[in-house]
Amino acid sequence: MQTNDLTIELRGDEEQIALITLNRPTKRNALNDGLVLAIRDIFQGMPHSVRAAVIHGNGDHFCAGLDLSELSERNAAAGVHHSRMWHHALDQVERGPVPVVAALHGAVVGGGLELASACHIRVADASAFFALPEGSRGIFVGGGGSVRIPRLIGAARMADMMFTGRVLGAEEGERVGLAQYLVPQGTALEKALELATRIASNAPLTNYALMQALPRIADQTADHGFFTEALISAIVQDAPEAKARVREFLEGRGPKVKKQ
Ligand code: 1HE
Repeated sequence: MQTNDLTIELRGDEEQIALITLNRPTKRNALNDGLVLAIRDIFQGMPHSVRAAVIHGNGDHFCAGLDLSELSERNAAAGVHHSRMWHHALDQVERGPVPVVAALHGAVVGGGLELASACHIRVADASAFFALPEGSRGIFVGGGGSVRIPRLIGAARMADMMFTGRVLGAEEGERVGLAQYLVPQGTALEKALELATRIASNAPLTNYALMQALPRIADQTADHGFFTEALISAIVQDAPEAKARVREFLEGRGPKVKKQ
């Protein structure tokens, strides 16, 4: 799906960082079908050099959610397919090729919050605000929000946001777990790129385990989780890169953990 509303720029000496921009500022980066499919395609076709991605929005807002102008004439069957299209696209973000950091500012609402929830780390600047206006528009989340958002903040907080139209500011959003980092206004992208660069320097198999194994283990019973953990940790530590990194530390060449 070709659209100028979504761009990708490769950064870093080895093009290891993908900067993905929602670029529909006049519509507050509202996600029409073309844009949702473009997100799917960009993650499915991620260049092999890329080890981490950042997604952000052009203009004053991250994303105003679903493009409401496309909602009007959809019947129930079309609605199911439409929601499943969003699920498929955002699955490419969450379980896709690389860890994704969302740089959030301004509105992070509706489907915009669903997109942010599919990312692995969220950085909010002081201008960010979070809401689920679906509740007051007579609709429901359809982009995976009812699965992912309760895992971040609990079902009670999500229900409150939808029942009452509650808008959480940046500080509150960070406090309840919608964002892991809160930074001064205008600096979310810089911070997200810094984090992505750090993530890209990890052993690829560690990042793979964090993306693919950790969320599945979190969904398992404790007994199954312990067993899955044993399997994945054995696979990750077996990689030559893991052995080399541990050896470096033991020989005094590896980085120490420093208080930040
Ligand atoms: C839009 C959309 C949109 C803006 N669909 N066109 N999402 C919402 O319910 C949020 C709706 N949007 C807003 O509450 C506000 O636009 C914002 C708080 C995000 C930004 O306010 P502001 O004052 O900066 O912009 P604006 O003047 O409201 O909007 C500028 C233009 O963007 C205007 O179009 P114009 O042609 O009159 O210039 C708006 O109509 C347009 N616009 N947001 C379509 N969302 C998978 S299911 C997910 C379900 C949902 O996401 S429901 C929640 C939808």
